[in-house]
Amino acid sequence: MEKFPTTNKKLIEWVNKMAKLCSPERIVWIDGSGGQKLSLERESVDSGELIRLNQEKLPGCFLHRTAHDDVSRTEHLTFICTKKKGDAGPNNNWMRPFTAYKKAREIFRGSMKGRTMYVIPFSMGPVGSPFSKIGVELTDSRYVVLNMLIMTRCGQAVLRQMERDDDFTRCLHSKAQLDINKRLILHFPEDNTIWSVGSGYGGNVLLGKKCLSLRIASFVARKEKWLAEHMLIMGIEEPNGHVEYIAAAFPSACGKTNLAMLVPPEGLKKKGYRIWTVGDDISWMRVDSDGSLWAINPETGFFGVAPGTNSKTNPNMVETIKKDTIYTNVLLKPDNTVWWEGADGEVPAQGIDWKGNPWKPHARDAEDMVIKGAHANARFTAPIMNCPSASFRLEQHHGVPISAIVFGGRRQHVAPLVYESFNWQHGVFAGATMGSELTAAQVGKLGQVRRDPMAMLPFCGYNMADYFRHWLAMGRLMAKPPKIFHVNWFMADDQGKFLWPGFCENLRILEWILDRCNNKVNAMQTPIGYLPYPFDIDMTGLNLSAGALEKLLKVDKEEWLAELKGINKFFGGFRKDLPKELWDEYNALLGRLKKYVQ
Ligand code: GTP
Ligand code: SPV
Ligand code: MN
Repeated sequence: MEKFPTTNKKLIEWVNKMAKLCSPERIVWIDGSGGQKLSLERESVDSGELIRLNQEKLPGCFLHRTAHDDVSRTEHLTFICTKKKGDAGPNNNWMRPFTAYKKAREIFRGSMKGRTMYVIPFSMGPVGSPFSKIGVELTDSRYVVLNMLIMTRCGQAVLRQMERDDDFTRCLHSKAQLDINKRLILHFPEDNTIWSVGSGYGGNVLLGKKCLSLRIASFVARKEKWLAEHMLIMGIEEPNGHVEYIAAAFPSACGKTNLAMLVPPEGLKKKGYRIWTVGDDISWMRVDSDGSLWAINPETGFFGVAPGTNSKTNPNMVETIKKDTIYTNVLLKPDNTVWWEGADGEVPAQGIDWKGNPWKPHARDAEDMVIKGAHANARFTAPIMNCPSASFRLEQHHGVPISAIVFGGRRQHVAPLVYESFNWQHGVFAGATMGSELTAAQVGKLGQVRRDPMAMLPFCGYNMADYFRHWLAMGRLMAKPPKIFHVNWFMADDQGKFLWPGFCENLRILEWILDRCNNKVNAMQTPIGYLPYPFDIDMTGLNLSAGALEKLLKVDKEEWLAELKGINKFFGGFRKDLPKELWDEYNALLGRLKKYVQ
C-alpha cells in the first residue's frame, strides 16, 4: 500500500478503492507548493497538454486546447442521481444511482492505465471557516490540477483541516478517451459524490466549481438553510467611503464577470465611486445573527469568457490575465502571445486558431463560415488576487453583508433596464421567471429564449419547485432581507442593436439600486414592479439617442401578456409541486397587467 500524507481513514479507503477501479500507474498528492506546480507545468509542456506562452510578455501563462467537441458544458450528459426521480425534478436529467455508477464504472475501469492519478484536497471557502466545504478531486489530468490550484484553496492546509473533520465531497474525474459518447457528469447528492468522465472542459471537470459549489451545495444548502447561487458578489464604495455589497445572478456568459469588476465611467468617477470584486460566478449566502444575508465566494480564481474582453469592456480583467493565467481555446500569435475576437489591438495577420490550425483573418471553412481564431466559449483561468479591484474581504470567514440581490437575463425585448420587486415573495417570482437567450456557454441553439430561474437551471441539484420553496422560506428567516431587483443590459432595437451601452455604464443602474435600498429616491409603480423615473438615473457624460432611456424603461403590456403565457407553461411543468405563492404572484401580475392603461 502507498504511504499517504493523511490519517483520515475515509479518505485513504476511498483513494485506494478508486485507484483500484482506474488503475493509474502512480498516485501523486497535491500539496499546494510552488515547486510541485512548476514540475506539473513542465510535464504538461513536455506532454503537449500546455503550450508555454511568451514569458516576457505573459509571465507564468500557458495555452491549452481542448478536443473540438469538448468546448462547453454538456448539459444533456449531466445527471442528478437521487434514489427518487421526483427529487431531481423536471429541471434535471435523472439516472438511478445504481445504473449511473454501473455505467460510469465501465468507462472508469482502467481509464488511468499508464497515467498518474492526482489527489487534490481542496476547500471551497477559506480553510477552516465554518461556512466552507471540503472536497477531494481525483483526476488524471494535469490541466485540471493546474486549474484547481488557481480556482480553489488546495493542498497541505486542507489535509490538516481534514484531520479534524473527516467529511468531504468525493470527486472522481478521468478524461478517459475524451470520447463524447463515453462522457458522463454524474452527481450523487445523497452520497456526497461526483463522478465525471470523458471530458476535459472546465465546467465538466473542475469539480469544485459547478458540480460541488452549485449542484451538490444547493442540495446541502436547502437542508442547512442557506443559499448556494450562480451569482457574482461586488462591493460598491460610495462617495462617503461606505461599501455596500450586492449579489447578482445572470445566466452563463451574460455579464457577471464584467459587472463584478467594472471601472466607474468618467461621469460617475468624479463622485468617488469605487468597485471591489468579491466573486464573479458563485455565492454562498447565509443568515447571520444580525438578521441579514452574508455572502462568501467559495472560489479563489476566475474562469472567465475571453472573447469580448478588452481594455474598454473590462480593464481590470485585462490587467488580471497578464500573468499566472491558463488560456483555453484562444488564438496563438506568432510572438507566442494570445488573441481572441474582441481583444485589444490589431487583428493579427496570422496565427494558430483554437483548433491548432494555421489561421488568417476572414478565412472561411467548407460551409463558407468565417473561421474564428478563438472559440466563442474560449476562457482564461486567473487568480482573483491578480485583479486590481480584488476585495480586501476575500479571506474573511464571515464574508460580506448583502444589501441587494439582482437578477438579470439576456433579452432583446420585454424586460426593462431595471425594476425593483415589491417584496421578497415578488422578488422570488421575478427570479423564478427569468428568461434568457442561449449563449455559447451551453451546447444548444444560440439566441433561443429559455427559462433560467435565478440563472440556476443547469446548476440546481434538486427539484426546482423545492428550490423556489426554499427561497420563499429563506425570506421568512431574515429580519433584514435584501431588496430584489431585475436588470436587462441587452434590450435591442429592431435592427438588433443594443439600446444600452452596458459594461461600465451599468454602474448608473447600480447607483439607483443602492439609492432605493437606502430610501433615497422615489420610483414609479408599474404592474411588474417599481421602475426608475428617467431623471433619477445619473446620465452625466453619457449620450443616449433620443427616447432611448424611455424605451429602456417601458413596460409593454402586450409583450408582458405574451411573456406570461411562457411562464404559465414553464410553471405548469412542475405540476402540483410548484409553491402556491408563485401562482399567486402570477395571477396578481396578470390582474395588474390587464388593468394597466399605457
Ligand atoms: P459565466 O462565466 O459563463 O458564468 O458568465 P458571466 O455571466 O460571468 O459572463 P461574462 O461577464 O463573461 O459575459 C460575457 C458576455 O457578456 C460577453 O459576450 C460580453 O460582451 C457580454 N456582456 C457583459 N456585460 C455586458 C453588458 O453590459 N452589455 C452587453 N451588451 N454585453 C455584455
Ligand atoms: C458557466 O458556464 O456558467 C461558467 C463556465 O461559469 S463553467 O465553469 O464551464 O460552467
Ligand atoms: Mn457561471
